[in-house]
Amino acid sequence: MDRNRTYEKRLAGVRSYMKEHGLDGAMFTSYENRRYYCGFTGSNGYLIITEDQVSMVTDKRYTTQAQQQTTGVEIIEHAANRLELVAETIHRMGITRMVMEACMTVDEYFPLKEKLADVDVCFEHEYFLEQRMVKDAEEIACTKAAIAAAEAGFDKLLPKLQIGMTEKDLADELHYLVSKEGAEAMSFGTIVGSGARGALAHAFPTGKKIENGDMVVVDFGVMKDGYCSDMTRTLLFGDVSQEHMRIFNLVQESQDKAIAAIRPGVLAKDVEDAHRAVFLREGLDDFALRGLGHGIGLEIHECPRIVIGNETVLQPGMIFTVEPGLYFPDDCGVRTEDDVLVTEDGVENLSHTPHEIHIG
Ligand SMILES: [Mn+2]
Repeated sequence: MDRNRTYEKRLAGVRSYMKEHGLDGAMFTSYENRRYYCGFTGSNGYLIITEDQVSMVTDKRYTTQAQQQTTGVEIIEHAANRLELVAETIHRMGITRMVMEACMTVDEYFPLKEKLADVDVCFEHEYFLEQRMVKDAEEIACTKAAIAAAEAGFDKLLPKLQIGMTEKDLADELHYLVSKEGAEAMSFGTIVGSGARGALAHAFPTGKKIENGDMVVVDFGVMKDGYCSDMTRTLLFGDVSQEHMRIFNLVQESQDKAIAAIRPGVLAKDVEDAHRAVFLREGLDDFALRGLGHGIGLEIHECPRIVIGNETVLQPGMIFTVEPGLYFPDDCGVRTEDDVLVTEDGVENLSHTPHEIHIG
C-alpha cells in the first residue's frame, strides 16, 4: 500500500471515532501518534485533524522536515506563540468539540484550555492505542528488521563474553554491535542482571563482575524505522547449579506452553494462563511477575497486554512479547523473551536466537 493510503486509512479511524462521539476535531501531541497518523518524526508538533483537513503546528527546527515527511498536511510554524497558534488553528479549522490524546501535561493543557473556552474537549487514550494494535505489512517488516539488527548484534556479542567481565562491559559491547548492525537506537535502557542481581526484574548494568555459575539476564531492544524489538535471554556462565538449571528449564517450558496457545480468536488471558499453569504446578507462582507480555510497535509497550484477565481477542497482525520469568530475591532470576506475530492460522515466532546459551 502506498504511504498516503496508509495514512488516509489511519486517519479514517480517527474520523470514525469523531463521528461516533459527535466531535468535529482531534489533536495528537505524542511522538508515536504524530508519526503513526502522518509520518512526521520530529519531537514537537500538534497534529490537528478535522473531517476534511489535517494541520500541524511545529517549530522552525522542523518546518522543512515536516513538509518533506508528510503529504496533505498544512504545516504551521510557531515561535514563542506556540499555544496561541495552536488555539488559533483549532478555531480557524472550525472545531467546536474535540478529542485530545490524553498525554498532554497539565501545565500545558490548562493555559491552552483557557484559550479554547468555547471548545468542548474530551480525552482518549485506549482507543488510539487499540488502533495501533494490529500491524500492517510495512509495520511488520520494520519490526522484523529491528529484530534482525538486534539478533545480529547479539550473535556477534556471544563470542566476546567471558567470566570476569562486568555487566556494564557486556551492555556497552552489545550497544556498539547492534548499532553496527543498523539499529537507530535502543528501544529502552538495557537490563543486565548477573547472579543475585538477576532477581531485580529491571536491573541496570553495573560494574559487578560476572562470576562462574552466574545466570545473567540480558533484556534489550532496538529501533528500526521507528519500530521496536524486545528480547531477553538468560545466559549461563560456567558451571550453573542443577537447581538453577531446573528453574531455567521451567521458564523455558512456560514460554513454550504460552506460544503453543497463540492463534487468532484466543483471548490474551488464555495465553497468560497457559504460561502460569507451569509455575502453579511447581508451586512457584509467587516468584513470577503478574503479566506475560505486551505489544510492541512504535512504543516498547503497546496493546495487546498479555496480562491476567485481559479479554482482548488475538487477531492476525498483532505483535507482542512472550516473556515469562521467575525471580528469587538474593538468589537468581531467569527470563526468556521472544517477539511473536499472530498469523491467519497460528503464530510466527519472530525471534530466532537460541534460548539456552552457555558461556565459558
Ligand atoms: Mn518486554
